[in-house]
Amino acid sequence: MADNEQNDPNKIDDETLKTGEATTESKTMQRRQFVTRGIAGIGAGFVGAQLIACSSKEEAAPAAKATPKTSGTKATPAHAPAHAPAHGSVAPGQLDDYYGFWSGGQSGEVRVVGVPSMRELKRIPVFNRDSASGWGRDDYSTKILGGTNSGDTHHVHLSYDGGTYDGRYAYVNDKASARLARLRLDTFECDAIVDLPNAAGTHGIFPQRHKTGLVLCNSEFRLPLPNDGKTDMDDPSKWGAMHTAVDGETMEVKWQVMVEGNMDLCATDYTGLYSFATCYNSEGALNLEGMMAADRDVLYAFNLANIEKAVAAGKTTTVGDSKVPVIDARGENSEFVLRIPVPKSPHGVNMDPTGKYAIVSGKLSPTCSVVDVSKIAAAFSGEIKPRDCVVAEPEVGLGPLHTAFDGRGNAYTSIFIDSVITKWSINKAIAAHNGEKVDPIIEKMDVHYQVGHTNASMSETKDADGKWLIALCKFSKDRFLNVGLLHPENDQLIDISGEKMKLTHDGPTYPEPHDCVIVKRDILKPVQISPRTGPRFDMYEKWAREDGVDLQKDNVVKRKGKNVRVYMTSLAPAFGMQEFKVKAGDTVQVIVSNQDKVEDLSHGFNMTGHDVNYLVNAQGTNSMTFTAGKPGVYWFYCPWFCHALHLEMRGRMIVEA
Ligand code: RUQ
Ligand code: CUA
Repeated sequence: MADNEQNDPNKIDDETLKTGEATTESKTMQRRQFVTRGIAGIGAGFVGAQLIACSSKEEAAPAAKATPKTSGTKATPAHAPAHAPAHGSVAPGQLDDYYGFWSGGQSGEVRVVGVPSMRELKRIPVFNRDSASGWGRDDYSTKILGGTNSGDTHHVHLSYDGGTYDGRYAYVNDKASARLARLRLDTFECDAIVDLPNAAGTHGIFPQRHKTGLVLCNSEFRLPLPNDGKTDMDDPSKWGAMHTAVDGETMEVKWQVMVEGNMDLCATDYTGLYSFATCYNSEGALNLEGMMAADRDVLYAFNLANIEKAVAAGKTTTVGDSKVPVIDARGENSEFVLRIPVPKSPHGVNMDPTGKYAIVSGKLSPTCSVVDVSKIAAAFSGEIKPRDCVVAEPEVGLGPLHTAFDGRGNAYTSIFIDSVITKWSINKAIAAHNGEKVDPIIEKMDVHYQVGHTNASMSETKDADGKWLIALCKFSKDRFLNVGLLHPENDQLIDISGEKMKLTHDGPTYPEPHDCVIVKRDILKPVQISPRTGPRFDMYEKWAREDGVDLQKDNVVKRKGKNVRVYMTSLAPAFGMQEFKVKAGDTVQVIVSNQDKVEDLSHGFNMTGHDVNYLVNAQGTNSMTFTAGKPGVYWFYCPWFCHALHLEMRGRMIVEA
């Protein structure tokens, strides 16, 4: 197929609309070639060759054993958009049943999406800078961001109590700068960010599920430890990666465990005994070929009780400048870490809602490994081999990445290369592994295209309810109007409440949400008026005390040398101050406290000519620091439509020579 033909979405749509096997086949073909081309483009001959063998029809023979075809289950045909059923639509004025928390990938943010309407409700800036709210530019957020301008959020998870969400916090990773952020779920704002020492590429994170507790964070990139430019620079065999525990309440880093391989995704069990990390580079290689060399890699199981005991007893060291206690668990299995062998380059690890099984997705193996968590203790004590913890390994398709659950014993695995969601039965997979003649594969459904994460309503809790599944597809290709070089991604909504999966919605997203969790709406208790608690308010209260000011009442200028703090109130449609004076070159902080007590009555503060813009919610306080420019008159104004006289809500900064 010529390239231009392959890229013409109309061409393939025509074929598909005629329906029938051949057309499904041809669409599948086209899709597969698309991926193959992409991967071959990496330029690594070995990888290209291997994945082409797995994904192109002509050369399917060598990989035949590994293809989903052996299961005898056919992929269901693609749903044409015109035939999309009304499931999932929520009428105007009606509310969604679920909050979805989406990571925002390279945007560095977190998004809140209503499910099943898939309406985007909010973007919460976290590691990024946001012109609308002033996040990343106001005084509190610049302090906790520590000078960074970007982030890469992959995984959002909520705090737990008793195996289900308690509605208090969400946690999200930053892969780029090895950080963990916390969002409060009463205000839907980020309130804390912590740097993880000796870590790089913080990827998988997961809070403890019996009660959060700890939030466990995986380093995906191995480093010399310490990474000080002197230690082991030329000897990567000595490098390691950190499994870091952060206290979800205080956001302090509690301890780190060092292992030899890299760590990708993370999960915790339901009892607080273990945390898990998949390792796709147990080889410790530095390049692609090397990372893919071994037929098996491992799932690390961390024994949290033994680790905490050793930390409490001070049987730890430190690495580099960090004071955080470290256990060096590189090399052999020990009381701290067990290595459970699983096929080639695993990616996701997900706990099923019963808490019995951790499902490890193969990525370069067409299998999922089912790890029986109840056997892990015996493996730690040496009564059984670590590999004996694996009680099933069903073939689910090419490139399995992540698994979600419906609470009815079924697993839904996202299959990247095949672009399908495979629904399979965990119990049947175990039975088949024990020699029974059963096929665990229930259904495969096409998704469009190259699905990364998948997640289902309440899937990461004991209350998984089996209503909705999201397939976060990395490519939308021909599904939407062409918008130039970068296409949207496609977050597809699938109804899993019935016998068959039903695709109900195509959701274009700005790149690149990696993962989402879907939370019953009654679990969250958002507030409408700023609670004036937490570290942001502590900062303002401290400043106000220093300056003898009542934030909620006073309109006053406080000067210390060249540093000027302007305390100002706002009450629709006016600021408490019409005019203030500063000198050119002064460092100015305008601290606005919003006196309005009406739900959603937000004001903001924009200082013209000074690149200053921020949001002040009802009863909130916010501020930004800037340098007063050249002498002259500068209007400041309220940028949020707050009142019929909103345009009149303005005042002047007089800058004197
Ligand atoms: S990862 S597509 Cu960053 Cu969650 Cu698997
Ligand atoms: Cu206040 Cu517009």
